[in-house]
Amino acid sequence: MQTTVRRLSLPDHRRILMLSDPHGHADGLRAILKEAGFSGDDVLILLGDYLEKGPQSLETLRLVMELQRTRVVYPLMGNVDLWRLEMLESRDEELQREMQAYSLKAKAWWGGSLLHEMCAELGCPLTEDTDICALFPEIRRHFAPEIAFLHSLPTILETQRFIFVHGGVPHEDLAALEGTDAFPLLKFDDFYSAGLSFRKTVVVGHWPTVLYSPMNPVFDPIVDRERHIICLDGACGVKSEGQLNLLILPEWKSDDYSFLTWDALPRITALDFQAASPKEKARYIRWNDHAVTLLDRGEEMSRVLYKGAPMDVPTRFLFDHDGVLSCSDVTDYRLPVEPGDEMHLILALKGGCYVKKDGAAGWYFGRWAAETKEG
Ligand SMILES: [Mn+2]
Repeated sequence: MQTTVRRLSLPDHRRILMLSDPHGHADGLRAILKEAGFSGDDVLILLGDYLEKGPQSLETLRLVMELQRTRVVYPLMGNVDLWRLEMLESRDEELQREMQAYSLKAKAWWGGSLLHEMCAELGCPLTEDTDICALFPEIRRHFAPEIAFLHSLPTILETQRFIFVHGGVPHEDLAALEGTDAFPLLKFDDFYSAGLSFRKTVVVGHWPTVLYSPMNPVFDPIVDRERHIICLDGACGVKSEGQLNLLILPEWKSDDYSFLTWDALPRITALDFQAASPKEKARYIRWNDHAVTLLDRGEEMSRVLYKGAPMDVPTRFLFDHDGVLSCSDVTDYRLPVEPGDEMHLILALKGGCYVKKDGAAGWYFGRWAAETKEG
């Protein structure tokens, strides 16, 4: 697919809302928009990756389509959306069978997958025995509106002071990018680490902000006012402790950024005070750099060697990654906590809790109470 640039003047005196990577979380998207009081008076920019890594791919896609019909919403293409579009249109039977295998695995990991949900709607539940190649013409017929919608998504949205794109852009000469292969802009991995600066503010999703955390893991948006870059992806779905981030501007000229977050983690209330451990000494095992050596395997916590130094990690976070012992994302950072603080529970062990507080993950070793679910 070729890069397309949509140019737009954002209206004055309207809130500008931005969100990326809802990844099959229609309920989360609805919840965060409701919390923001999203209405027809606002402008919402969606930065792509509506599909996969969550249980509601089809529903999320349809929610975005409905939002675009009924509100002022500008949805962009994500790399996963483009992959799925190419899959839906491909006549390559090998690719179709690959998608079938992927969708069955994805359904087990994330509770859903686009192809799985499409087959279910057609009344032909996807199993290993499904003749997927025979089903594809019917899928293309039945889901023609969804396919047409995916086709319509632009790569880049340019406004008075913003450039919105799922992954990133190598420079601001958008006319030079128009017509080139869109994929490198959609899947611009690790964009914020590339050291680029811009005159307009480049707003991206795709690469979880937590992977940019220099010390303890933080999932909140990154707003870099010097280099004019905003990163939105809170790793919703990609990580169990991830979140949706909704960035809000009171109007497009304003620099007064605020944000809301959503995740499905249970809430707990701290009952004790806890002093933080030094942030600069915090260690953080992160995706893509997570090989460890086992020193002592315990029932709840295990001691491992990570980058040459010992570290205690939850035993259940250890897994085999292509024959290499690895650990899921975790830090040894102890959060600052006051009695009454609300925290999002990631893992409760007898010895302590791994939690998220104000977007930052870490440990809490005090007493706590479970919050009763509201409404
Ligand atoms: Mn992406």
